[in-house]
Amino acid sequence: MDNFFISTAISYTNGPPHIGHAYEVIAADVIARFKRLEGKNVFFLTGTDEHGLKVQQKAIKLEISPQELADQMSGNFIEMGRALHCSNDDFIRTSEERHKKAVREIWLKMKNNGDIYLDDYSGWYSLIDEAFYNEDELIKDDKGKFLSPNNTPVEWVEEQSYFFRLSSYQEKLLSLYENNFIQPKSKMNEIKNFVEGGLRDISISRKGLDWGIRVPEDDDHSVYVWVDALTNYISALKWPEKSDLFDNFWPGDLHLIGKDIVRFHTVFWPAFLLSAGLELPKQVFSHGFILNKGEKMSKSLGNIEDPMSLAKTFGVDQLRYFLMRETPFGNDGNYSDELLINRVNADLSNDLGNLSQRCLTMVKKNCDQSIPQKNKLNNVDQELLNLVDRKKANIIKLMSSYQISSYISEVFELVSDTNKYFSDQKPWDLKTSDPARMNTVLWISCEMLRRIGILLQPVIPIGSSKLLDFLNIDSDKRLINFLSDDYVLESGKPIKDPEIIFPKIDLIK
Ligand code: ME8
Repeated sequence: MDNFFISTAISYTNGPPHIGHAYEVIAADVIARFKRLEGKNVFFLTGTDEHGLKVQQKAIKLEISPQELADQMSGNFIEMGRALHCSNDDFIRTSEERHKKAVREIWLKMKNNGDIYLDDYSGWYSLIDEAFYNEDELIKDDKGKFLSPNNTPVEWVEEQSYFFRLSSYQEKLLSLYENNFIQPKSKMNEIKNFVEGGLRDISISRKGLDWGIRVPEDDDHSVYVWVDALTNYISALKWPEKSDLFDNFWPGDLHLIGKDIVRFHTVFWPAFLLSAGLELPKQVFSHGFILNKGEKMSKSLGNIEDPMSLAKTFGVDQLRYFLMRETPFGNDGNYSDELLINRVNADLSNDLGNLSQRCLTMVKKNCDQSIPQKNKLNNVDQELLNLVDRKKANIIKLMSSYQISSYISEVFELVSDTNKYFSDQKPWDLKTSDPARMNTVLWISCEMLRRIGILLQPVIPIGSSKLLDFLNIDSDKRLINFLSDDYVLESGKPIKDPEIIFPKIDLIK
């Protein structure tokens, strides 16, 4: 069986999920669902990153324990995934014993390989990024204070620390970047330049951090959060145990992450794995950020969008569709209620919703609520069906290179073409003048809806299931393989009572 392992980043538990988290897990879900439609055996992983000073400090502020905070927040993330119909196969929490065991083991492997040593550390640390920076990477704010390259505050830290010999991995990392390890390409160039500039060893432990995994054989130190967090990708596969899960799914096919954490995934993580003698993941894809009307979302600006309430207000498919369709995957995108409403009303309510409602209502009323008889096809009919065959390879290729928005836009071209066909052929006029032809036009339109429904399942799983249910398509015949002419609709098969799938959203909430 063809296996496919896809993971998202694991989210910090110092706050509830926001729309950026929703964006990432929805995108991963779309890819996972598509791979399943291709017949692959998919393992889709997400989870929470629960250790570190950031979580500890937040817990102190709330006067609860870090574990209590992590329990609450990871509960929120699990709930968000369910509410958004994400089909993850596992949810890893870094406070779980299965994970801690793997972190201790990877540490020991790196140590036994001679890559970990104790020394004194002094340098700049950003708590928000949980990252150390060289002084030449920092920027100054208008008061002359240093900030990290992500504009977050940094503090000077001096302490004893364990170091990882990152400097030994420059050559190996550079050769890794020769392939398509990092996507999009612009990110690959950025990382390549960084590594070419020379790598320094990195501090991988914190002294006196209570809320973390203890360094094996040295209780005074906790493992640096990024060594801890990155290991989730294999701890969830039961490593270091020998298991079918690990054998089948490692090396992973895709780590899907946001643009702010690419360095950790493409420099640190491969170096840790090389040091531990493990295989490297095949690809890291960096997606853009969702901005709120052009501005970065932050608590201080009070502009954080809650994905659960958006899904409640506008609908799950509607939110998924908007996020995946609006912005080319890899670029930054914008959220606003107006943008969502306009996009959903135009594409889902008008184009797709009306087509299915008009067509299926006619079938219900005029064809005994069954798939109509297909009579002789003319050139126009045949051309419309051929369109899917012609476009199929390209549509699949778009999703294989994670161009999700272009994939959707290509499928919606089929919706437009079918709408045009329906309006041009005027089946309502044929009802009296040529009922046999009306049947054929309705059959072609239903068959196009079947194909469109199959292709849209990864993006709008609820609406497309409804559409395929109306058409009475067997649940095991909804895979990409069934797009071909060999599986066209069977005339005479009863259809279900159609209903409006995507009601128009009022502009005023
Ligand atoms: O970075 N738009 O956790 P996190 C899109 N724990 N994506 C966004 C976003 C936005 N506005 N804001 C954040 C961490 N993200 C670490 C990861 S992985 C081993 C450890 C993305 O909760 C962000 O880029 O800050 C990351 O991929 C994910 O959400 C979790 O972010």
